[in-house]
Amino acid sequence: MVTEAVATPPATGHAPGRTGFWSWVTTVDHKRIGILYLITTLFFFVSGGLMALAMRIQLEHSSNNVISADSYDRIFTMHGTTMVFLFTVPVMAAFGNYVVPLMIGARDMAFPRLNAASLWLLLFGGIVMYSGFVWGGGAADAGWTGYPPLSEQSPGHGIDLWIVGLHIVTISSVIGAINFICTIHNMRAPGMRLSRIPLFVWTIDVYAFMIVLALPLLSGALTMLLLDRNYGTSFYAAGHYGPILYQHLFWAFGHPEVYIVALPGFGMISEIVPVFSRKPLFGYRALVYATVAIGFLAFLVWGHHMFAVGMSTPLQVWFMLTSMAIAVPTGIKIFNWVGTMWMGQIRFEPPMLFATGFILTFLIGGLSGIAVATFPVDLYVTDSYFVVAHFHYVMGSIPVFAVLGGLHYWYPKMTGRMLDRALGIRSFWVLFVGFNLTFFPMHAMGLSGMPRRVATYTNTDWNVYNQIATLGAFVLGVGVLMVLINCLRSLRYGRIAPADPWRGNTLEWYTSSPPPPHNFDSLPPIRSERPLDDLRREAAAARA
Ligand code: HEM
Ligand SMILES: [Cu+2]
Repeated sequence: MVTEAVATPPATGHAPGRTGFWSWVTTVDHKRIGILYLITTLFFFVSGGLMALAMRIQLEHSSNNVISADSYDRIFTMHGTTMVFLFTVPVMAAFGNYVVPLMIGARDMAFPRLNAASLWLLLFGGIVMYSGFVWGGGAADAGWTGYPPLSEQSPGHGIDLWIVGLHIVTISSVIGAINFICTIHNMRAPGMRLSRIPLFVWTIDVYAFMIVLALPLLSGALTMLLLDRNYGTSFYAAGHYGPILYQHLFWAFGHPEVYIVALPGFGMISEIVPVFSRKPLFGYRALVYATVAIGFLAFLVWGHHMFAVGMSTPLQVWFMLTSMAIAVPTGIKIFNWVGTMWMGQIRFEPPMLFATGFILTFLIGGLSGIAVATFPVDLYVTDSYFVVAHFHYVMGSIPVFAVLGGLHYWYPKMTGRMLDRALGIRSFWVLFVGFNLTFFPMHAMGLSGMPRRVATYTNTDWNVYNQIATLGAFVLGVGVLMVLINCLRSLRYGRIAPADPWRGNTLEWYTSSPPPPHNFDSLPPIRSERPLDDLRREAAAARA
């Protein structure tokens, strides 16, 4: 159902801007950079997904022998690294780039050239990491966490390329983050106070601060690893708590990373749910405070990844309690989304279906999170498939449901075409079934003792769970393919999108789809966090 907003000006015919291949390569327009970011990150998503399928084929039944143990190590390492660093974190920058300047009524990002640099550094860093597959003696194989002593002793240059690639990707993320911070804090339209910026902008702001604070820890840790491997230093020498030092540095970065990924996903949900429930967001302020609280608490909990290394009980208790404290602001978010839907006129358009699917799957991941944050439970399930189930329900539901939901929501704005609605709904159900088939049985595998990061297993009791998971992974793959086909086909055959196909609340729906190079001809007065809704009300009042 498509309804033109009463108060939106008609999409004016603008000169389309420069076209052609070279104009895209040299672009500094945030919208084009956003689209290129999206293409780059979706490409890495497909690549990480193909590696996941390869692993699932190998694990389909016990004592299978399709992939050698060595290759399996490289594949799960590069799968995890790709999904986290090359897809989920930068895809948020893709949407942030496209949407944030529009949402705050700005003409572009604060530093357009720096923005282009972030994009190309991301691609370059990814290529450096992947180059280990073709030279250097094999890609990195010490897990996405790269723990020493394994990562110190791994032969060849796969790990070195992985480190250098991650450094480049980190530079890309940090300069991108600085750009977001400067844009959000300096470039807002008149009237757009901080207390009126859309929730997605808030989450990108906190995401950016967290990137600036957390990623240097990773760079430091990895630089010492590179020095140990190549220049004879001994930061992480075994026997002197070296490997444990690495784990602390890694997870002091690594847990904030989870929320770096999660917060903008929450932001997308907070944009979609009110629009498709035809109600204002329930508790805007509470959601803002919850976002900031999560950003802060995320830096206090890293030890929950290390319960098994031998930690004193008071420390274990501290990390358990801080981890559980994060459940409070996260619970506030879920409560407020449900509160927004409550008694609303819900329209289950594809973006709303994805948002609902996200809330359900993320809730399951949150619940198993409480379980593994309880250290006696964690000691029982650590390094088992239960953990793999948990983090895919958290880290996997964000890209699959929140990001693809955001894609369905903003695609009309980005391309000027609507996605096929029926195909969108069908692809949601395929993804939802596939996701749960893949990851739910992993809880059972883990509880019955199947360790993670193994290329094969002999216990035939685990066969049935693994077969369901492998089937699910293929269903999930089909779902992703359906989304991609929808995106490509609609570029050409999709219905022309109006400026405001969903009756949105935020400024990006005030300009044409796609927006002109300068974004806005004029801006409406901004008196709340929902300027377009205000316009509609005023128009209705004037008519009455
Ligand atoms: C699209 C479907 C996906 C499937 C079928 C899948 C499957 C798998 C499998 C089989 C493993 C290896 C488990 C092991 O041997 O221990 C794994 C590991 C992992 N996955 Fe996924 N995955 C998917 C999506 C994702 C997404 C979207 C993310 C994250 C943002 C992600 C992040 C990770 C990480 C961090 C690891 C750990 C790698 C390591 O142990 O070093 N995965 N996944
Ligand atoms: Cu954590």
